Amino acid sequence: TTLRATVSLAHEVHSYRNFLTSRFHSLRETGAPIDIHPEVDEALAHNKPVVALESTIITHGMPYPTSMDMARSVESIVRSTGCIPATIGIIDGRVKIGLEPRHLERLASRSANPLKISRRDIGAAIVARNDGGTTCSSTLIFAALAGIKVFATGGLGGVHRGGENTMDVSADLHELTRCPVGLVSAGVKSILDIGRTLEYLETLGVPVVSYGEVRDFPAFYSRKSGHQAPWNVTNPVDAARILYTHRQLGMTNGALFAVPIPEKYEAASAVIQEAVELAVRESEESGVSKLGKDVTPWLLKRVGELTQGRSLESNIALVRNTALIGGQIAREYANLAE
Ligand code: PSU
Ligand code: MN
Repeated sequence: TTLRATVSLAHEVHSYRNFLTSRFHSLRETGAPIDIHPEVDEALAHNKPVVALESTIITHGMPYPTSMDMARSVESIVRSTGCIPATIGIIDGRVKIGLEPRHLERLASRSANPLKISRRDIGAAIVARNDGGTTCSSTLIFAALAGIKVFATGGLGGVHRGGENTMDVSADLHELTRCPVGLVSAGVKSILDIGRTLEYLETLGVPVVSYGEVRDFPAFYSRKSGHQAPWNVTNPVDAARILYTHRQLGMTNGALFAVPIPEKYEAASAVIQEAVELAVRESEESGVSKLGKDVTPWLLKRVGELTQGRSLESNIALVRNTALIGGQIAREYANLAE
């Protein structure tokens, strides 16, 4: 029996190796410029939960070195929930699903001038061998490609203020219609038109689910936006069941889970809100609001300056919180999908 056990173990190890290499090879066969971190690949092969994390928040959303500390601490929070973190980004023209520490550092320090990469930028940036921080839209694409079901971040893009005229609507929204991934965020920032963002998500058929005790759709720095989310869940099991139900029904869209910022940081929200209003006015008066992809990074930076870093502190707290909830949802999903 010992022999048989040994043979069967050897067989298992062998077929498992084949499985891993074939997964990897199917992407490599086409010469796809993508590298899956071995730890992430192994987790996916074994149905262990993985949480995707974006990198535009690192390259364009926060100043260095705070961005680096945030990236590291968010990864360790994901680990504390029993999940493997997969921070996604582009290094020297290759998509990385799970970034090595030195690559995280390279993106955060901006040593190779990383670009902000949305869906439209992916092919061209790879051909030009750029570094890139992936936004929610491109992170959704790569998470879906790798078979990752949950993605945690701070703020999703949306319809900008005045978007009914400028047509500045983030590609993040549309991406949620074609990637079967649960995106866990703290809502959308009040630099955006939150009402129109929710209207547009309804048009696209993207489920919006507030997470926790309140039905309100959260507004990033504050727990309530004054707009209601159409759905609410109070625990990770129900959130995971929504994603699982989509899968059972062959639906290929994602879902937005909106987790309010922890209560203790809400005190700062009124001050930050004033800064947001001022920053938006400045962007309109100076013409920055017409700069396309540079608008969001500019506003984030300006609000940080105007609040002397208080907005940054809140931002970090809420990302850590979405990583925690995201990890819990991913774990429950892995249980369902067993
Ligand atoms: N909102 C934030 N922080 C961020 C972003 C948005 O509070 O870092 C980033 C995210 O990567 C998001 C992107 O996907 O900005 C949206 O950019 P745009 O509005 O240009 O679509
Ligand atoms: Mn835009």
